[in-house]
Amino acid sequence: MCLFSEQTLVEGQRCAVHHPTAGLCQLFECRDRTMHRIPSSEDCAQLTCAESDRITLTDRCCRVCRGHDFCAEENICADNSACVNLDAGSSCSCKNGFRPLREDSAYCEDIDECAEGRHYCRENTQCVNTAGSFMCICHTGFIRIDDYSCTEHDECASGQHSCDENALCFNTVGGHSCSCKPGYTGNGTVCRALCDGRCLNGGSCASPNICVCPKGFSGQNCETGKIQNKASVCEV
Ligand SMILES: [Ca+2]
Repeated sequence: MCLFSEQTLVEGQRCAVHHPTAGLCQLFECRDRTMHRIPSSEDCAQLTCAESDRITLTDRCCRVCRGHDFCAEENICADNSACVNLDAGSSCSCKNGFRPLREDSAYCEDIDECAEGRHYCRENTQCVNTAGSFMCICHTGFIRIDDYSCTEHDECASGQHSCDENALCFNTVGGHSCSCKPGYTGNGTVCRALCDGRCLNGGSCASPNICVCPKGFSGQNCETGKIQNKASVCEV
């Protein structure tokens, strides 16, 4: 570590001292706890952005345009770490499911969710740690319900369920549940077509929500037939 202009710099960190009036800049680097002056060798790239969009950086003499992609020029983020572009530099951030091994998050290790109890594995499963995540595997002979739970029986598949023929069956832990299909209403054990009992003038409810009207009648519920009928009678 070095102390420089009331700043604490870590090994390898650079500091640029800009002289605004003369347009000069001198670069220093922290090495072996001492600040070393670095001869200015870098030729600055021509900037194409407007003067107001040029940013002066604290660790280099060359200015950059606003929106500069620092991650593209030097990626110091290593294992399981991703570079995050900032206004005046970049930083590292551990990927999901990983934690930093170092303060700058350039190196990250997998979190063992199973060992640390940070998992959501539920009924009849065993937690298995993976890189960046974890899995809940079913105990032998059990059937998967979702990513986090398993069950002994699948009543939906074996036909041992109480769902209406117009319902969807969902296998659950220790049982199953029923839900009426779109166009049907009810509790799942009994489902009725939405038009059931609504079709007028002798129309019949064809599943799930269409009334089939007798000749001369029309409308969603066969309700407009009579007027047409009268009109046709008048025409005759
Ligand atoms: Ca993990």
